[in-house]
Amino acid sequence: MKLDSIELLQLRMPLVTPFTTSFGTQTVREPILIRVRCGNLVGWGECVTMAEPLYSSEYDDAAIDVMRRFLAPALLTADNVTARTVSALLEPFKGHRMSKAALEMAVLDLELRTRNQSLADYLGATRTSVPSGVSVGVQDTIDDLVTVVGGYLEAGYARIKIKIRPGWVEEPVAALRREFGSIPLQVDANSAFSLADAALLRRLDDYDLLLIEQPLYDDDIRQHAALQRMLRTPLCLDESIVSARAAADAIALGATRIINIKPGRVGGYLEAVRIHDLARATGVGVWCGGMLETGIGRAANAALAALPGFTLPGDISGSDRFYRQDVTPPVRMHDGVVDVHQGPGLSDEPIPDVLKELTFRTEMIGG
Ligand code: OSB
Ligand code: MG
Repeated sequence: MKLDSIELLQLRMPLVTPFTTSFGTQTVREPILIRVRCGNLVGWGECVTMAEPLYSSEYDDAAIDVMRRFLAPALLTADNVTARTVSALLEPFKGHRMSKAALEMAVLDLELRTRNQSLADYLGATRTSVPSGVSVGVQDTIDDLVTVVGGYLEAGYARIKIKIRPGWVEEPVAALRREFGSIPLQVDANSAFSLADAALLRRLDDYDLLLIEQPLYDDDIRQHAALQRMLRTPLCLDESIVSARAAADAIALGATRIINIKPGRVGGYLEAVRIHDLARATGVGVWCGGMLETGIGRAANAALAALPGFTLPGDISGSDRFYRQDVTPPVRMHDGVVDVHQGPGLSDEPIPDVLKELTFRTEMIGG
């Protein structure tokens, strides 16, 4: 198809509680939504960049700039754009995978709506609901952590992940084991440690964690392999895995026994499926990560997580874990699961009045 226009809408969405990781505290997310048009058909995508380049080098203003100046024009001038051709059309532009993923999502959504097909069906999902895990930020005190985690367990979440950072490692994990016994539990360091911390991280071997996520720097693939040789607990890479090629290298080096797949980080849902296929073929576990998505990316992630190689619960919580008001009808967690969107496209569409209320910036390209 030939696209008529690509619109960028930036929304301001306050978080229900501050979210603290090793790289900082977020109190609001300002997601960039993509609206593509072809005739009277519309497709929606979501860019998972954050305001600052702290999780990776990408960030909101850079995403808007690269989409406006380079990526969107490349798609608008192409004669035949489909989800399968987006990545090739954008390939000449280095990096900016989150922006590329967002545009591919919007084209895919439009295509699937035209065909009346769900993302789950298109990707080959084998489940109609997926286990729902929750990511818990660093808290001020151990008591606060126990209270917050207790609340999520009460609500029914199937797995707890806590953020760790220097000074917040063994004590929080020990407290949760003491308080809640053998709950499914894992930790995420967001690159906050170095190999010099190996002894500290090895102490976590006593707590039967599902995995330790991204303890070392993004491109420390060999160091992760070295660390894994010193640990019994499986390492899981997040930030390091930016493509199927990076995944193949990390697996070959023994740097990761489990992969956190985030479609935005790897350039889109199609690349995400390639990583899933590779992991499945090599016996590496897979789960779906999250980036505080709105209902658009959240529903799409649930569809991806319904593929057969997803062996562990994802960071796919209900919308209400982060937002009082989602831009789509909320994704709901019930009985420890999230149901997979069965309608056409990636997700429910944004609610027009809510979209209008939350949007503070728009850019129209073409059209
Ligand atoms: O490392 O998984 C991460 C949020 C923002 C950036 C990085 C990460 C996270 C999370 C939250 O852990 C996952 C979610 O959306 O529930
Ligand atoms: Mg992570």
